[in-house]
Amino acid sequence: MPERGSGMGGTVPKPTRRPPAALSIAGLDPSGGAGLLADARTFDAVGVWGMGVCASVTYQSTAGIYGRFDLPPDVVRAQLEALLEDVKPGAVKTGVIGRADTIREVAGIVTEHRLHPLVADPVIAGGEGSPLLEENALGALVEALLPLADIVTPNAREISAICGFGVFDVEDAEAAALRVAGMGAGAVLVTGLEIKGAGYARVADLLYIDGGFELFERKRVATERVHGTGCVLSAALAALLARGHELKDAAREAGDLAHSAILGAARPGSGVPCANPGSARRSR
Ligand code: PXL
Repeated sequence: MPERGSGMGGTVPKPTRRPPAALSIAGLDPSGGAGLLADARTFDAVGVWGMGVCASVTYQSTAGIYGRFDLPPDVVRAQLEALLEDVKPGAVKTGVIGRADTIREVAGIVTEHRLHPLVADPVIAGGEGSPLLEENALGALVEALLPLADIVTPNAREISAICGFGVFDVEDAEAAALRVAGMGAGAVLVTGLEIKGAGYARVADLLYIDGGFELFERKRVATERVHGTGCVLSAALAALLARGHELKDAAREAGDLAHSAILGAARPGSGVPCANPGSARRSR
């Protein structure tokens, strides 16, 4: 008699352990550099079962973005309801949801199903500036989704668009983070700020939480744009929260993982390098 799980003809042991699970509601970038696929690789790197609901299909490669189809509210609701009937994720992140009505639908489902902790990554455009949202969608994101988020993770360009003033340094970012917290977000992590005046190039993430600020500074490692870094950071944050980490520790650690993913960036195509969250795990 072959032993259980011993190969051909053996029976597979019944898995009984329910893994921590995280859900991404975001866009599909077929290159794998950003969006749902980058989120799935990040969840895996953090040791969390990854799940994904597609809100937008982009037509892109590592060389550029050529177009996009934003899914309507009923299609995103159908995906979410089918999944949530079965599994309750330990944390949720949102990325590209291109349509205002779909953003409102997602916000409704977050409330109905009490989907928390919620990390909202307010992606507005691809790295080279191609819009990833309809024109009225940013308003819906600010009004409907941002107030439900336990933490929002804008970069300087995104928080500038949300607040309506330019964010160029840590002082600007502090004012902007306060503004975004005033819009209802539980905490705010402004990512990828350039730190001036250091002897060598440094970047920092600024966290606003519980009425105070924390600055996580790191040495700048990238010489060119690395695609998907923001997705990796917000997905890592959701995954760490699904594993039960405190928000402040999760924010710092997610930034560390994004930093490693830049250091270990891969170039799967002819275009930009892509953040590679698995590289940190493999080199451990
Ligand atoms: O990196 C931001 C981003 C997020 N999600 C999707 C994207 C991009 C950038 O191109 O395509 C689907």
